[in-house]
Amino acid sequence: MNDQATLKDIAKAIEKRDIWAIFVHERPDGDAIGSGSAFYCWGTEMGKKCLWGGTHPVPKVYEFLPYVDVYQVLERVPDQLKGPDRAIIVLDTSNLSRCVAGIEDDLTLIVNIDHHMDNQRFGHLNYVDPTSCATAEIVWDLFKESEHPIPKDSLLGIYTGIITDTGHFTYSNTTSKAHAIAQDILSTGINPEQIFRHIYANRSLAGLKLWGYAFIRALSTSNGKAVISWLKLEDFEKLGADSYDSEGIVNQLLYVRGAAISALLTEGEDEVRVSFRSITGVSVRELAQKWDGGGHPQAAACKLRLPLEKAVKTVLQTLEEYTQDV
Ligand SMILES: [Mn+2]
Repeated sequence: MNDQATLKDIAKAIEKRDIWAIFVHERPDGDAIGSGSAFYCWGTEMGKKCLWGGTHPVPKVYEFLPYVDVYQVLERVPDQLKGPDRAIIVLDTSNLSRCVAGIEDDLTLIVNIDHHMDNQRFGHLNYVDPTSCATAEIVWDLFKESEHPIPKDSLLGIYTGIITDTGHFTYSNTTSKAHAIAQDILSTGINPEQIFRHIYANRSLAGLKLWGYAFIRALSTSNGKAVISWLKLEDFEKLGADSYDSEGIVNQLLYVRGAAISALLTEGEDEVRVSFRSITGVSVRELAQKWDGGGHPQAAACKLRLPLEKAVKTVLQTLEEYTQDV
């Protein structure tokens, strides 16, 4: 347990099981949903009885992916699936507190496939590769290792995971391999413009206005190296926007000239969520870890149990110091 398994080991182990329960992390992103959809396609094609889900619903922009209609919002692992014939597959999830409850009680087979550097290796079989641009890249590699054909259905999910986690091939995790997989996928006739329009050109007017609120409030540290902004709970209510409408704002804040770090604070019912982004060479993971969060060097998040105004002050002050040496 806890060592790195090979993808062959994982393929062999799950091919023996008849029931696959596939779980993704809370507030799932394109990589979580894309990887999950691809995995579900693969299992179904193989004749497995598959179930997939997570703690939060699928964001609207990913509803075009195969099998999203059978994705389940779950608090706990469903009982009816218990048994020796089951494999639990957890995708893109660094630790089990970010997933449906009850996975750790499973004594049969937990497979952990992820690319987060701080992954807790909670599985019986773990494959954690921080050099992969997305979990979808690892799922692709797994498909290639197995003797089963890759179902065409699953290509949409793999492509979606790769483009969303690399910011359409613009972030520091963009590799030649990411492009090579995209090339393989596009050569099968998948239409990149159509996928782009589903994911990025699919915004509500309320969502656009929400971005406006965040942009108009943006502030930078005195040295200009960090840019932060925030959204209030009442912004969402006033506009009729939902939390997914704020997706992407923090990346835009990093496009300010001279910025090395960006942060977006989003007020919730009893906490403030903070997302960080940074340019290569500057890590925000340690910053998020200060407040018990985590993530990647260039994209991390945490939660602050403070009133919004205080949280903004705290983060801004911390960034003033943190960016001294940047
Ligand atoms: Mn990911």
